[in-house]
Amino acid sequence: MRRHVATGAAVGIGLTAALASLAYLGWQFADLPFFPFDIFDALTRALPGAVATVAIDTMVRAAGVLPFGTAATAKVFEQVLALGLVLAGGGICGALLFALLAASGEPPLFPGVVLGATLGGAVVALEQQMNRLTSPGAVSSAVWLCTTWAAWGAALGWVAGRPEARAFSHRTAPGDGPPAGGTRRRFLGRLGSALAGMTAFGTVVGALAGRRQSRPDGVYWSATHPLPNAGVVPTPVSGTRPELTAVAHHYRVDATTRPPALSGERWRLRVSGLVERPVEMTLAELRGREARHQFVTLECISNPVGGDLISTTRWTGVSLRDLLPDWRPAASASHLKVIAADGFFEVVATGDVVRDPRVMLAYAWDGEALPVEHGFPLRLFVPDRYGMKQPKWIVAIEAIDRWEAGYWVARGWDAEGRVRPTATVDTIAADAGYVDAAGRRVTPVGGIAHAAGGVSRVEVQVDGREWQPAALRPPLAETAWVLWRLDVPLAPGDHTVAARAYAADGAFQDRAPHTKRVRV
Ligand SMILES: Nc1nc2c(c(=O)[nH]1)N[C@H]1C(S)=C(S)[C@@H](COP(=O)(O)O)O[C@H]1N2
Ligand SMILES: [Mo]
Repeated sequence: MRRHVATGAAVGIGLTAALASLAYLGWQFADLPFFPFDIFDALTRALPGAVATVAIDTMVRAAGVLPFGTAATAKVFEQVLALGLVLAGGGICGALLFALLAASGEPPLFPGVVLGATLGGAVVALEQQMNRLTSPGAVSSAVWLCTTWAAWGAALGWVAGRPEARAFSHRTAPGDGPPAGGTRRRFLGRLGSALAGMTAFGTVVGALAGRRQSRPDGVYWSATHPLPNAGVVPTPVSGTRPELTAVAHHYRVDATTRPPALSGERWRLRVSGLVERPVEMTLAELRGREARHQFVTLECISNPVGGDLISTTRWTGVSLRDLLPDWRPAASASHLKVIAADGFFEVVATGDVVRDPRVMLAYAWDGEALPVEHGFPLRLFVPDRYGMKQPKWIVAIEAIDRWEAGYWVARGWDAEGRVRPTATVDTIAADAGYVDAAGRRVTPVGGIAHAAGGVSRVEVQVDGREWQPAALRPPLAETAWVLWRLDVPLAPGDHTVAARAYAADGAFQDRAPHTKRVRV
């Protein structure tokens, strides 16, 4: 009997893997919901803020150990976890259904279908709640989910009812004992191979199709234009990260496992609330307004000092201040609630928008439409704030008469999200050492520094001695990080170099300085 339930769990896992690969195909080819990630997202959203925060910090720390970049690694962790949870759920269903058969002796095809259809219905409700039934259409998505899940349940029930799958004797069916071990093993082996084949097929075809559909790299603005600070001194030390991050390498952090896929044609920015003229703007209308270009360094509040959850590119969009008069906000409209397709939202003070033309709705990065993962078609830029204050995938703006805690603020994160000064040692270029005018052997050291309001000073410390000011490279913009360098005398041997930053508003780095070790 125990062996029978274990068989049920294994069959459940196998069938669920096949179902997930089918869903993956549906996602890649027809934009249908991919339930494994969506179930996981619903769970994380329901989680208390403190638990989510601990999970993120753990993931960022664990991912930092691996060499693939924190954001990418954390996303893969998350996706593997999501799939693992769904497979575990499938295993439990399989075990239950097999146990049911053993207890009742009834062929469980019908209970299997009922189980599958019920779970399918629950998934539809969850997808609906997560706002993920929108593409390609709520009805077709719902039908797809219910049908595939019912088929999964039917398959599970059918296998459970097969005499060859049984590993128990049922007392109500004396002649119907367990099959010889060989028959059973052959049957389960064939079933396992079939399911593994289906899963592999779905995964490989889906992945290849997905790659085919991904947007080819366009001609980025930076490919044909020099940067505004090209040629200025000091030049970056070789090994310092690029001053402009390639869009493909821009860090990425989402509250969800897969980004919402919004159609550029059907998408509208819905403006409502305390405005005299509620409007719906198309992407073309936004692109037709006077464009604002701004070099922006975006940083995640979860970025550890010296981490890679920070990137810089050239944002293009419309100053939110230019749009406000069209909407005629009421005098009481003290705040704008910016709402995203994935349920994320943030609130900005209308006063800040009016005062600061840099607050913008951005539709392009480095001259190309925003990539799906980075918020297509529209995202918000608010200077001096961490990424958590800047929604991607904006679908609506609601004028309201009070401040409201945003998505992460409601989960216990810093309400202001103002970027704290930090400096990173990117490189100690031991192989670029040279003998300076004073005849000393010096080694160039360089990196980045970032702070709300701009960086005014970076200091470098070698082997715990006094802090010395580094040379700052004029940044791409006051909203971008600063590259710094200092050529320091380093005798042959082991050395530790630390760096710390000061903001233009006088704030100094209150977090432990980033350090790097080198052997010269
Ligand atoms: N809609 C939406 N916007 C979002 C998020 C999100 O999960 N959903 N994450 C925020 C966080 S925490 C960060 S750090 C930035 C990251 O933007 P990027 O992924 O384009 O680098 O997006 C912000 N905007
Ligand atoms: Mo973030």
